Amino acid sequence: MCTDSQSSKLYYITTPIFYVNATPHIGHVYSAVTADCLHRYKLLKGYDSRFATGTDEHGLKIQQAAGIAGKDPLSFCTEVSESFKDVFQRCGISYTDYIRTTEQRHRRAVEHFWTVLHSKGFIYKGTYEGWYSTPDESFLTPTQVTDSTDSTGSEIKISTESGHKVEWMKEENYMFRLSAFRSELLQWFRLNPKVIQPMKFHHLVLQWLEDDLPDLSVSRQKSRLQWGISVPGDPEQTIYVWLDALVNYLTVVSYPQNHAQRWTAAHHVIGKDILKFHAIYWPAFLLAAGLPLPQKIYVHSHWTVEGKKMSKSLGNVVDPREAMKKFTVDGLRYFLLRQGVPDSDCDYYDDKVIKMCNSELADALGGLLNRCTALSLNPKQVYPQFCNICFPKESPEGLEGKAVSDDYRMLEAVYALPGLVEQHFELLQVYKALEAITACVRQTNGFIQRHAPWKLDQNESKDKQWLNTILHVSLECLRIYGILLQPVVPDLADKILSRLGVKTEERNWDSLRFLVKYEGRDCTLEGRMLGPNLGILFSRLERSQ
Ligand code: ME8
Repeated sequence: MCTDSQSSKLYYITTPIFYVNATPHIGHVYSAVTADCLHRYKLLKGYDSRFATGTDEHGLKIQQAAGIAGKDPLSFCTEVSESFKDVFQRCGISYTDYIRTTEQRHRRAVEHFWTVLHSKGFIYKGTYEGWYSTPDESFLTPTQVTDSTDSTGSEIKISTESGHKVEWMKEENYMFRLSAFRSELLQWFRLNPKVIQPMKFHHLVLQWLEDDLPDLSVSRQKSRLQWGISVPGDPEQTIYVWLDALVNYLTVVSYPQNHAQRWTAAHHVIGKDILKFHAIYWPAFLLAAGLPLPQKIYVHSHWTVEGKKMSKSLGNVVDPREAMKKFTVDGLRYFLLRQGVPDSDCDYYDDKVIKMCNSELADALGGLLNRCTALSLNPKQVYPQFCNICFPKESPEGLEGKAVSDDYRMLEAVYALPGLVEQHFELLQVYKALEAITACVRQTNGFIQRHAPWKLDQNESKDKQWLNTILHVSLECLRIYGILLQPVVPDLADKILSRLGVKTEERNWDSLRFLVKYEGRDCTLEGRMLGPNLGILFSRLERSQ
């Protein structure tokens, strides 16, 4: 049993589970890296965090894809699911659970969930007649459909939102009383305006909920869909793939046995394409089942490539394995999180990755590390002493002090940085956190540049004191940047912290107290040997021809 204080430290973060009809691309990796960043951040803050990702393997779309590939569905799913796992592992995605919807534990959870909804009277037998998009596995109302032509010039109907072809279907199946939850959902979102981040998507959901919310078909006839979980008690019907898929979030936390506490800490990361399923269907299912609603739904926009939507037919799908080879794991992670603005679509192209990594990781951060650990300035390779006379707390322009007002401004920025990073992480504005860190790195480089420690005479005691103080302050800044960067670029951050001689147990959020010597307190690092020189922090990337 967890006590209250323990349960308040529980955290649970998920990515969407990905369809196995396509191989992993940078869009999938972006969702996974975003969730990974939040998971690592919570661990540093002392949370007991779980992080789930995995694959969505049932449904008509997968059934058809396996058929086209000429494979039996399960082997087909296993192959693609393994490739997602492989890419995620290479990319440092530190998930604690990898869920496949074809697993037994998931089938049991879905069957139980269905039985609960049914026994509470929220599922009834009816006839669904309307549009269905197999690529989106989604039912659409007439207003969500528009005319178009296919590649042969034939007239077709497509989904206005996704552009995918839709088909008319009429079937007897099971319906979920979605309409019964409209006002409750509206009320929940109005009372909890921060549940969906960024705000733009909160407004969009409110707008959707202003319209009618028809009941939702939650099963398909077996004759059409075999690849899925059968409706308990009715082998002629297969459960709708989205109901099946959404329950994965519960399966991971051992629903229906031991899910209660962990479930109250649920946070979902999703792309904007699946907002309706997560912000309307999922909360409605949970309300019907009598379960708590998620804490947060973090929504991000999409990556385009050189201005175009990524698609197999355009042949512009970015393979994350190739990208990691070109830019390294940390390079790719840094770029995605630094450049990915959840509110709007972002464009990916090689030159942009190269420029950003070179200027911010290789030059700014790598340069800073080189400067403040240089053998020529720090021959003993220790964390040098800070001198309060050179850098007095009061009177920036004091007689004895060497520090100038820009230096004090830098200190202020670094003191404020952890709070700022935390605030941005909590709102999924990782790019803003990285912007703030980069601005501070720039200030610290400016600090070193301004005082040119290489010009000081190491045999002259006052100069030596000031030199040591400059190094101490710079190393302190770098220690803070290293700790804060761990969730984003874990290997690179480890290189920084190891070079600085910072022990593993000194790398959590509580260790972010900056420059305690300045406050007149003891610094446990002072006099400690730096770690070994592990070489270049981040090698400059070259443009491939
Ligand atoms: O929708 N940019 O799976 P899916 C950024 N199985 N992110 C992208 C992206 C892009 N261009 N393309 C895809 C499904 N994504 C369901 C989910 S959850 C219970 C079931 C990411 O394979 C983004 O997170 O189509 C998007 O929501 C997800 O992949 C869709 O993956």
